[in-house]
Amino acid sequence: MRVAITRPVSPAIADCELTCLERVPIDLALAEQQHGAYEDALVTMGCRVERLPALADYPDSVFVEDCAIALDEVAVITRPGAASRRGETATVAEALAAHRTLLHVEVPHTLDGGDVLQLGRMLYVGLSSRSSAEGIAHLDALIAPFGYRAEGVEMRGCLHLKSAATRVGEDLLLVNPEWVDPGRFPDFSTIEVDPEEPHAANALLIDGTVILAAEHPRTLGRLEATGVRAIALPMSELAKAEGAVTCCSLILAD
Ligand code: CIR
Repeated sequence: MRVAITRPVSPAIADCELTCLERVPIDLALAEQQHGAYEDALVTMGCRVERLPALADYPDSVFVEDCAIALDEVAVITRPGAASRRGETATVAEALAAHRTLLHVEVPHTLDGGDVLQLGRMLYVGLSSRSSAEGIAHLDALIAPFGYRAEGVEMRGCLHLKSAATRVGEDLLLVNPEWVDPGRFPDFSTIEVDPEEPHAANALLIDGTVILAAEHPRTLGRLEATGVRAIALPMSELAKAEGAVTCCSLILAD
């Protein structure tokens, strides 16, 4: 049984952080509806959903992925790169403490979970505006005793590494080659997003099935043509807050 930790959409989401996108109006009711359908899909995929309390004063708090890295043996509570988001981690830590021993990214380091692409025992971490090289070296030292390594990856044009590359199969990644060099992951085959869908590289893989935002039908077609089983979910409103499908949950094998 997997556990999926989620958090309701903040009513203040219109005040979210934005790095690579222009601010446009977000339909809160539709965002909540899309988020609810996402949680329903997680249940359908075999997850037990643990909903954290809403944090109305934290516009980005629905994006729980950024607050932690959940490994099989241990969880790392991050220190988000955006100062406005640092108050989100305490309740994530409380929930994760029931499942894992906790480690913490310490001051002054910063690191966002959205930058962490775990491929086996290797954690590739985007050198983004949120995750510093020092933070990545600090993470490497934290997790080394558990048999993991962390390594920085150059990226450009997007918020987080997982905006640019995510795992969609045993040996398969979905990538936007404009934003990250696929050659950084030599042991993996890659599917490229459709060039008209630059934001499509964020997919959430759970037990052989991926969730992809329905706004990326061409990339969805590419996945299906390669034999990847995919569920398409409308995510238009959370995408306006620069979030995507991995950002809205922390998935734990329990
Ligand atoms: C932020 O800038 O922090 C939020 N507006 C979006 C975070 C998306 N999270 C993710 O990709 N893991």
